[in-house]
Amino acid sequence: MSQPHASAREPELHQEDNTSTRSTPLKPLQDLAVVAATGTPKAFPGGPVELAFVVHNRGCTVDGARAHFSLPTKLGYVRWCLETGGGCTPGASLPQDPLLDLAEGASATLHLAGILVSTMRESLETRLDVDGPAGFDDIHPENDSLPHTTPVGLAPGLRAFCSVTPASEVHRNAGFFAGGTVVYSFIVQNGGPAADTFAKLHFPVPTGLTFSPPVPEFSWDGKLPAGETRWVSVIAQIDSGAAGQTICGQAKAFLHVGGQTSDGPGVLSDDLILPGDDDLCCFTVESPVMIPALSPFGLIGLAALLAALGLWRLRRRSFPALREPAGSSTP
Ligand SMILES: [Ca+2]
Ligand SMILES: [Ca+2]
Repeated sequence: MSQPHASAREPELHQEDNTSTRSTPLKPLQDLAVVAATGTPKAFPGGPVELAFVVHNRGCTVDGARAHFSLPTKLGYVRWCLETGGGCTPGASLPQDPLLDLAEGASATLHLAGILVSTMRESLETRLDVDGPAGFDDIHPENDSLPHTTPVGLAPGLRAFCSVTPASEVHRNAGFFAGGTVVYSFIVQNGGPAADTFAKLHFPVPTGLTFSPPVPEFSWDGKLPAGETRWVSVIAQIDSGAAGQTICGQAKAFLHVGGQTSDGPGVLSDDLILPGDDDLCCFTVESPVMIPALSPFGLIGLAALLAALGLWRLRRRSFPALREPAGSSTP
């Protein structure tokens, strides 16, 4: 004989159990996602690149998430900014792994700007990974990363770029000081289609500088076939009385095709760090450093000056010159 089943109407035994507060804690929804990656449609060797990655928080509020960029070493002078609304312009040095605080449902855009080395021939492969703070259990790890490819190729025609750095970047001794030396560097590119081409570069000496030997203009010329780049540098001395002055220079490049001898219109060099076209390459000569008296207060001042000088040199090194990568040839 079967036992009767308890019906819904039957009084339950041990009703006090119904008031138990025991429960399985709800796990917070945690999902950071890199949802978009955009950038310069087509970059050229030695040219600027812009990238933007959008991170979206599809879960609960998260503080202290980390963003990690994978960037080739051929992308230099990298700056960044974090846009959480209203836009931003990359200007700060990129930290190791920028921190992100994102409210539930919020998005942030990480903008990068950099400059390719002039020998770059392959596409620029970049990627952003996001990772939550300790204990963060992302329910969709497959969307934590997004790659982006920037095609790279020479733009048609002739282009010229410039940069100027204190010779300390090469010789590690001094900065932009009166009596010191600077290096003006130029990139000259022939994006074609003209073949059998010969390039010339003319760089008038800026006021406040002296070339060695003293000449009114630095000149370079050489073969520049379609699709190739040349790197030209010249060292100049800053005049002793130039302290406090801003010194600017600009070269002009010309392309001769098929034995042509006249220069034609040519193109002006452009400082790629500056956002405009045909920007001059400028620097400001530091004012003389006054040495304080060697009193106790003077010694304190001297220590502060030396510390400031060290910081200044570190900052200079965070803005590297446009240089060929190690191992590349310089014609
Ligand atoms: Ca995720
Ligand atoms: Ca520019």
